[in-house]
Amino acid sequence: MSADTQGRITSWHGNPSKPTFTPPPGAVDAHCHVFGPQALFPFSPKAKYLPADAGPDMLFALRDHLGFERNVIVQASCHGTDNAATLDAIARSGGKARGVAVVDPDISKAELEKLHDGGMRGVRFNFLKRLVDNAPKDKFLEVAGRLPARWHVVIYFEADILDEMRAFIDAIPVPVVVDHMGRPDVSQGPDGPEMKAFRSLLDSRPDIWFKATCPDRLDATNDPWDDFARAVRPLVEDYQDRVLWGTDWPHPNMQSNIPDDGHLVDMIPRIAVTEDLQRKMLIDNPMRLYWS
Ligand code: 0GY
Repeated sequence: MSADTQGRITSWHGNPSKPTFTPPPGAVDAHCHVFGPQALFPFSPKAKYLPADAGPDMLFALRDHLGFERNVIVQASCHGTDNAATLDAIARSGGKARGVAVVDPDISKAELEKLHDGGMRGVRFNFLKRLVDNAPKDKFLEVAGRLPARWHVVIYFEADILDEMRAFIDAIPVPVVVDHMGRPDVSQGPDGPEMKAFRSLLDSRPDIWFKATCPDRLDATNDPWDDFARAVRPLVEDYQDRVLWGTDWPHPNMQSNIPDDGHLVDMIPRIAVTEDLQRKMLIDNPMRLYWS
């Protein structure tokens, strides 16, 4: 990590390598963020971390460097419920980005439709206590009940609260995408209790999707993240029509072991081992969810 004189964190690799793996034409990075630029889009007073600027120009340069064609930009918690920075990035993408918003639970149907016009296709409910002050499940369900047509809910939680999340997830009336597989302990392996619990969630509804993302956050063995590859590959194979992949750039609030994004891309053929699986994870699935 490095921080500038105002304490703003740089959580991304300054010179990511060119991946060895070449993504197929049309590949989507379905989980990434933008920060600011702060002069135009100030961070929320409730932000739990203060990043340096990582705006759309940087994101799109990385997209091209890594060999992707499209991005799904997820509103980062440091911007609170003001989606202006994410909407600006989508508008600058020339149709190559869609977004996931974070909203005030009292948002109206008309405001949600405006977000749809700006390229949003989902809303994110974040349950990580280190990132948000409160996560009112009843209010979230009300929001989920008035989303524009074909939207989905993205949820972010850690494995230790999966059990208590089950009833809430059951009640969500639209498709659900789980960030980073609900952060299982990948050192337990593919048949460990946390992966088993997550599979049981996936088996409970055919419209629960997941992101096979963030070896850097989930695997304490570090790059090349062998535990992650071993635990996640069977999940991608068994649920191949509901898996998404993304870089998580600019890796919000990563304070150590900042990943080389080229190495993250090189994880793709280790968890999606055939061209067919790669096409589903990188193109067919995200296109169905975000561009159809
Ligand atoms: C992520 C992870 C994190 C942060 C955020 O919105 C956010 O600030 O998502 C995190 O700190 O785990 O993958 O997006």
